[in-house]
This record gives sequence, C-alpha cells and structure tokens, in this order.
Amino acid sequence: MGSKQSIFTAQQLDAYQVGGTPPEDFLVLFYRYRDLAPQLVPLDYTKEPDVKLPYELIGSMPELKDNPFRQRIAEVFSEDGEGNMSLDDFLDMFSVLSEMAPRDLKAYYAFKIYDFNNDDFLCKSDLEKTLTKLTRGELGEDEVKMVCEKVMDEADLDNDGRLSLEDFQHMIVRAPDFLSTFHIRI
Ligand SMILES: [Ca+2]
Ligand SMILES: [Ca+2]
Repeated sequence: MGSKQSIFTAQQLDAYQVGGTPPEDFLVLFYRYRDLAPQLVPLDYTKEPDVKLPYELIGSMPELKDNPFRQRIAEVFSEDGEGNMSLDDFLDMFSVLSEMAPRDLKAYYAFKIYDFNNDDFLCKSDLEKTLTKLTRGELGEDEVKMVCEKVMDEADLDNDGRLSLEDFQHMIVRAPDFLSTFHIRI
C-alpha cells in the first residue's frame, strides 16, 4: 500500500476527490491511464509531470474504440483540443462518461461533442453529422436530413435555426437517445 500513496500527494488525492472521482475509481483510472503507455507515465505524480498520451492510444481503449464519437469525445476533454490527454483530462472524461454522472453534466458535454465546429450552437450541419454517427450510417442522406429537420422543428424553441444548449437540454428530455452513447462502464 505504501507504494500507492507515493504516486500522489495527499493534497492531490483530496483535489481529485473534490473533482468528483471516488478515490477507489481514481486509482483504477490512474492505472488504466498508465497501462496505455507505461514508458511515458511515471509512477510518481507528486511533482505533476507534464505527460500527455496521444489520441491514438486513448481512442483505442475498449471503452471508446467502437464509439462513433470517440474522436470528438477526446477532443472535447483534452486541454489541447486535439485529443491528447493529460491524466486530469482523462479523469474528467471518465467522470462525465460514468453512469453515475448527473444528466445535466452529461448533457452539457454531449452538446459540446455534437458541436463539431465549436461555435456553441448546434446548426443543421452539426445535427446531420451527429445523426449520421448516432445511427452508425444506417440512415441514407435524405433520411438524415428529414430527421434533422424534424428535430430542429421541435427543439428550436426560439426559432433561430440552431439549437442552443438550452434548446438541447429541453430536447433530450424527450429524446434520451442523444445521451446514450455517453454512458461508459469502466
Ligand atoms: Ca456548431
Ligand atoms: Ca434556437
């Protein structure tokens, strides 16, 4: 047990707990992270090493590799916006994807993930990309466009032709499928 304690300082462990990751999950996640690249991730984080794992390793994890949004997920949670992840990024990602995460928090990140051009709104083109991925290519282009228009019609409460986070939060109450790709069991 002594070796576990020396990976992080007591303050770091406290901070991670405040961040919402239960302590037991935290160490499990740390080892998951480290196992992706033991040569890059030291067993001493007390001096906060500047380590980032490349997207290729993150995206190949069994929890993500079949998720059509894996690249967007990694981009949204990585500080560099390119999917390369520090341990902090990695912990944030799993705490939001966890089945325990509050729905509002999940919805907030789902919105960011679906906002492909990062302009804080879901426009038609964001929605079309989202639907194509959500249905894993099973819908033809015309069907995607139709569903998209229907979603926009119903969800765009202020009629500005795009969905704000608020529009989106209302929409997912009736369309929980938009959150279902973001539940991950660690
Ligand atoms: Ca957008
Ligand atoms: Ca709107």
